[in-house]
Amino acid sequence: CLLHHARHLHSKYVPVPLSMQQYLEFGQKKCEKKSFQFLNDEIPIRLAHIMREFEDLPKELLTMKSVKLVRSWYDLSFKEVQSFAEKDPDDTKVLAEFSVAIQNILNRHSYVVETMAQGVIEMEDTYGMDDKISERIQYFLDRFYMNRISIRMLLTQHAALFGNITNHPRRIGHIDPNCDVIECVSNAFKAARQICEHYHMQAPELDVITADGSKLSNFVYVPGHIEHILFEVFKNAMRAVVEYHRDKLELPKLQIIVAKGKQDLTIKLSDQGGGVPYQDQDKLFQYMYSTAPRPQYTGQESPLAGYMDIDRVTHDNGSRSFRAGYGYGLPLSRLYARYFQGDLVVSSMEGHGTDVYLYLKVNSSEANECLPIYNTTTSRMYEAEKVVSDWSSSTNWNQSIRTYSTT
Ligand code: W6P
Repeated sequence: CLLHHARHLHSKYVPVPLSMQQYLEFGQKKCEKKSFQFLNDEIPIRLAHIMREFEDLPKELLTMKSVKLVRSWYDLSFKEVQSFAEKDPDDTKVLAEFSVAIQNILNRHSYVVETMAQGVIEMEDTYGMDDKISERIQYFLDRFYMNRISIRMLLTQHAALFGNITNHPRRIGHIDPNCDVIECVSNAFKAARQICEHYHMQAPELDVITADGSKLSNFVYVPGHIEHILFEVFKNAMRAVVEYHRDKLELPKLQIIVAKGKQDLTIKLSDQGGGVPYQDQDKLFQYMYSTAPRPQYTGQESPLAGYMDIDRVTHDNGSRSFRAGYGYGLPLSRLYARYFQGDLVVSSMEGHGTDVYLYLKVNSSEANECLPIYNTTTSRMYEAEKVVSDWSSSTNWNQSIRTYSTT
């Protein structure tokens, strides 16, 4: 079929990662024709790469109706962007149609994360889950959601720059050339505290320390990404503190330290919420390992339960709402951090508390998009048997009854 052929053609082209600096320069030029032309090539390429990767997923997952639905959205959006390939970039009518198409695509893909999560649940309910499948799905979802973040960055930048959305005065699309990190901290804290107070009737206070406040200026970043990440980690920290100090009158404060060096702008959040055992720290970033109740639950459990159960949605008109989530908050936050070559690292002390480090690139020319590309190595990742450890591990003893080999 033609669509299939077109997609395979596109996955032979490599996506072009942009740096934060390029996004900024692109946005400052404000040339709609240039943006149109770039997106016209780039969006189909990025879509094609991830659509190709879908094909390597286990059949058990691909046959789930939610997964089919997600794929149908990608097919449709691919076709829609493709239809602009031959159109005249000098025709203002074409540019206007393109903006409408972009908005349609953004809307169509609003619930991709939830729908894919639902697909994973459907598969788990039908076939069960094992370590090998969960590892493959983890690998795929990290790449799939990173791809989605990157496509939405391109699309929302175009929409913000050339649409009729009124923008923040300082911002170039969603990028703030003078991003106020302390303001991001404060916004995320207030949003998380609201939720925490709503469900727990109390929330810890916050102390903010800046190594040298005057140095924090001239930082180019997407404030929305920082706020999204911090909102997630604040919720987790608050829940830990509230639950660990359940019957106490006073809660130990949360602490934020912000430091800006030559390479990194680092934001550390410390809580005294009792910490996470070392063995469980990796699980915080696993999609298939959520202690959160499933979203269709009807019980009275706290929506902060699990390591994340509520997701803040920023609607296109700028308003915000909350919806039930799937415990994907931390893995997604780490993707947002890694998207521009940063990272999100948890370092915990069981019996005391947890530190979370958010690393961001100071230099906008080094903040390059991190894009998954599909190649032969990728397909091998899906074929490979689970790697068998060649280190003895006493933790396995807990999981299986020990047997003596008689052969
Ligand atoms: C915890 C577990 C956690 C995850 C992420 C951020 C903070 C915290 N605190 O106890």
